[in-house]
Amino acid sequence: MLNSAALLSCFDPGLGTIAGVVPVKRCLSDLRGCFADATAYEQARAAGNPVIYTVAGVEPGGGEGDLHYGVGLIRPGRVGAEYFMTKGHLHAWRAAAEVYIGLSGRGVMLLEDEVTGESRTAPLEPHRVVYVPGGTAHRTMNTGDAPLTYVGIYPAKAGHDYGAIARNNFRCVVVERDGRPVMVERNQL
Ligand code: S6P
Ligand code: ZN
Repeated sequence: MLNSAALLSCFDPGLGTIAGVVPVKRCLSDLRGCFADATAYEQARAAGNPVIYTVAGVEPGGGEGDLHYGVGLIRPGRVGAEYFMTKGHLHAWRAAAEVYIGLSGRGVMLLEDEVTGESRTAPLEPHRVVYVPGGTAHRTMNTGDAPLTYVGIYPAKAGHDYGAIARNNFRCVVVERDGRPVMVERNQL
């Protein structure tokens, strides 16, 4: 029998929190290797180790048909021209898709097909739903001036594979050019 906390949660779309859930915090030091501009990253690290994003996860069960979800908050900011971002991952169970729903702020998701390497971006903001197909590496960036918050809903058995990203990274990065987010090849930055 599910307890009531598993059936119902109360989130704050502005703060990116869920009542009673302790969020995971990711700091700049956790993002070593994610930014293409290594010099800008080291300069930013020398200046401090701010929290870049938090994720409050709800994981009611691990059964075949169960769902997990999390509310994320990414702070605004950049390392060089690259926006503050999540580490990014594939799902360990590659077939697992995910739905992201923008709550507040303005952001972009970088989606990369693991097999073809095809990359694309999708806006993540209020009134937008981004469907992340299975087999797709996904990373989220805050491209605005305020915190970006969102909900991500995924199969309980999806799991996270951060290893593939740590080894190969994403082919593309999203940078600020003339005040707008632009996707460019990592090796052409
Ligand atoms: C989980 C889902 C999100 C991310 C969150 C942080 O499948 O995609 O809850 O965990 O956006 O990103 P990351 O890459 O650090 O897990
Ligand atoms: Zn995911």
